[in-house]
Amino acid sequence: MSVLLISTYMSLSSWGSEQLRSHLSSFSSQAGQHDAKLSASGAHRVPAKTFMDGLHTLEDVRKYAHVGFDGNLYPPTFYPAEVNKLPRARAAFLVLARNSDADDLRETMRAVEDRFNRKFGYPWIFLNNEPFDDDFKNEIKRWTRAKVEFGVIPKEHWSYPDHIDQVHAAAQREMLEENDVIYGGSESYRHMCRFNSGFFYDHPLTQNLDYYWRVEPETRLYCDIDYDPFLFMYLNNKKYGFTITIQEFEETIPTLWPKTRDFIADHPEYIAKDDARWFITDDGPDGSFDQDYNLCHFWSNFEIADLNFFRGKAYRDYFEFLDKDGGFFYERWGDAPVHSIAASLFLNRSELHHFEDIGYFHPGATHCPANKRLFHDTGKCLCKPDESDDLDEYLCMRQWWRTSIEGEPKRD
Ligand SMILES: Nc1nc2c(ncn2[C@@H]2O[C@H](COP(=O)(O)OP(=O)(O)OP(=O)(O)O)[C@@H](O)[C@H]2O)c(=O)[nH]1
Ligand SMILES: [Mg+2]
Repeated sequence: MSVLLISTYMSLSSWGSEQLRSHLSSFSSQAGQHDAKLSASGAHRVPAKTFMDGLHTLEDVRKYAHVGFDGNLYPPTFYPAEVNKLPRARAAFLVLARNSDADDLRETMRAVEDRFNRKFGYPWIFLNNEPFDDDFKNEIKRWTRAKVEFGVIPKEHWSYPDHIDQVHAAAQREMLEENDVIYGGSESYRHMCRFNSGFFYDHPLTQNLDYYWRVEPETRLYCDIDYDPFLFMYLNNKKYGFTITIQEFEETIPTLWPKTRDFIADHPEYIAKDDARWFITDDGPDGSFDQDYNLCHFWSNFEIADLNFFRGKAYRDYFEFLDKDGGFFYERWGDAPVHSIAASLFLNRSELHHFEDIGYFHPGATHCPANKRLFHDTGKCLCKPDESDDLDEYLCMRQWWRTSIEGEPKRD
């Protein structure tokens, strides 16, 4: 029985723009990657075209049946990502991880695959400050049928810049540790936050991407995702997407906001026309920046975002300014408040997006879609609406809803 090749792809002309072509790569290259994996596994595939065009009768099923590993007849198998012929964005999952994180990535990755990626087949990129060992690589490859790449972070993106006084940095770590500040005494955590603030978008493995979806160990997805969030970002001109908002530990960023105010004073031209300052300050949508930072930030362990925002001049200048100051090492500035302040100031409100429909968990907080009729009565989600921490005082959804164009979601 011959295996036909996928021969047709959705015509891009129906999307009607050259711009789309520059943002989206056709599925062909990724389909090729799946082909290689599926052939290697010896599975019998029926071409996507056949499924799309109709393989309706039981006779059809018999025609494409094959003898399986145990000698029985098996109906045609198919991989949903292959049948789904929509164009793909130039996008990937991006995971910063240590070799010791493999176990905590297993269920995380399977949730991403089962809820979303088996229907879309986006590649995974893993980055580490030291080489991944074979055990890690082999484990990871067991949990996805999509392409996987492993990269090492260049030394200059995970080390002290020359201007940092390392003796002072060590004394500051000790002080934060004595004060029981979470990760206050950790050197590696600081390199991690600095990398996630300023360098992931310049790594060679992310150079050909427009969008990334950040995934962290121990996280979970609770709802089926039946559309492509990267294409959603593209269609709506969104630049930064998140699921959970929360308050930062004040002791980790005592001077981040004053420094940011200095930066804004030097660069008022970077503030967007319709920025989201009301999310991060409490003095109204047109308030000045005299008021304190309210510590609200998008929790960056989940992000779906446009890499070109980070690669733009405003963000690069902001990161460089912060990096020169030294607060990543002398304090313990997290990438979450840095991303969030930048996105809230340099982007328009309309360019930010809360993925209300993506049920998500990172140790410490859960977001579950609020609308029972749309997300729960339909059989899409494992979580229950009342398990969501959205209304918790420590979270910042109220600050987001008052700021956003969409406002608070309807509960029923
Ligand atoms: N390669 C590498 N990755 C790291 C290192 N430290 C943290 N990471 C990764 O960076 C991300 C954030 O680290 P986490 O330890 O999850 O930090 P967190 O989310 O603030 O804190 P918890 O999840 O509550 O522990 C995760 O994807 C980690 O796997 C490190 O030293 N090396
Ligand atoms: Mg984490």
